[in-house]
Amino acid sequence: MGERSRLLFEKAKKYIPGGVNSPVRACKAVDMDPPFITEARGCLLKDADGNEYIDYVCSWGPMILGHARPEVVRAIENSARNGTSYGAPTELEVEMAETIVEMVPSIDMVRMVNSGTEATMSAIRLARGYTGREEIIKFDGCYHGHADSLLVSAGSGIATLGIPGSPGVPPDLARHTLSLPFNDLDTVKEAFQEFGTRIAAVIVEPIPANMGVIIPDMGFLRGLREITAAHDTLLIFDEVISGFRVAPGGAQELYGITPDLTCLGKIIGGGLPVGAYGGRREIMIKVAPEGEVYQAGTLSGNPLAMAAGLATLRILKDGGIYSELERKAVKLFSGIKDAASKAGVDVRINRVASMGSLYFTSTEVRDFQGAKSSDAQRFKIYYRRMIQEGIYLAPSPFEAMFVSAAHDDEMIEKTINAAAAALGSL
Ligand code: KE4
Repeated sequence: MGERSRLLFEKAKKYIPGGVNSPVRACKAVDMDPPFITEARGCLLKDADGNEYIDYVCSWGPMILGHARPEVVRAIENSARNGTSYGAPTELEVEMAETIVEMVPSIDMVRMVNSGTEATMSAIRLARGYTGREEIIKFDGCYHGHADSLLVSAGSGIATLGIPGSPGVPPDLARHTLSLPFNDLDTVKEAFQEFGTRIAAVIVEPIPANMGVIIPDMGFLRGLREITAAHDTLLIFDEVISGFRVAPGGAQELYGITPDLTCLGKIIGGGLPVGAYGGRREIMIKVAPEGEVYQAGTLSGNPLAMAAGLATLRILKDGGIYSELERKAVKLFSGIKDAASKAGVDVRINRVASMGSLYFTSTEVRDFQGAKSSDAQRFKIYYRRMIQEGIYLAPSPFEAMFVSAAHDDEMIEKTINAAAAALGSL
């Protein structure tokens, strides 16, 4: 890494835990110091030492239109001239809510918050408040932000409810969350036989993207929908990543499944801090001040974030952009796959629309066990060569690559050539 980034990292570590404001950015999984980014435009990032990269992190998903998209920057500038936050209702929030309701099939009403974590934390509380039940089911390898009830690891088998996934999560709370293998409907059925009438909600990333990208088996999501409906349990789709990414209406549009609640984030803020949760009216009216389930936020729905998010959703809404995103993603991932076979390197690529991930393994990856069995050492070598070639990937084998509207064919071809060099060096 360049000297300026190195010096900045040394200084950052004096004042910020690990030198970063979110752990994955510290690049620990690839034994590297992170480049400090100074600017971004389109699909390109520039670091403090002037190095340029083609960006496939896209701020972990939000930048589906690319960085510094003129319509988004203009919307932020125009909004900022009228002040940055009022702590009072605004027309922008009404337009945002109306747009989400129009775009996401299952949402009748929506509440804006400031992060994906707030969205899922609030949805869980709402599900417990609405059903009067306490147990939650999540899936191994799915990440829903860092709320205590969701920082829970799988116990050993069904009978053992969740164990804390982090120090500071009280075991008494963790035991109310059961973490099960994704794509395993039989285990879900067993859990409902054991705990059915106590389960408030099943929360799932319909297309997991925090253990790399995992493709839901045909029937898995529909099975979750049927089992939860049969037990009056709420089905919560955490679409913080997949929302507006895989289709205008997210995974629920792509797969035709209607959850009871949906959590949103990332793209919805156009790069500013925004999250949201929404769903059926009869559930959402339980949220304060209309109902008694309390949730609040100083900056929720603030005009700057609404302006950036609306400028983004207005471009995504008619759906025209998705066929081009699909074409580019197919070009990218098939190019990398061909490069791997030419280099004689065993890889599996899971892709849905414009997000995908590369696993160094010779077997299909359809759950967390499969993702964990891929070769992390090979990923590290691959990652380090790719960044040397000017390709900026997520520094973890358990994240996704995102293609944006700003990635053009030339950049994709450059990426494929870099992958050929990196794979050839393994
Ligand atoms: P935030 O609180 O980070 O805005 O959102 C939490 C969250 C919720 N649900 C899903 C499906 C998510 O992927 C996330 C956050 N994603 C991670 C990366 N996959 C954010 C990156 C980071 O933690 O720095």
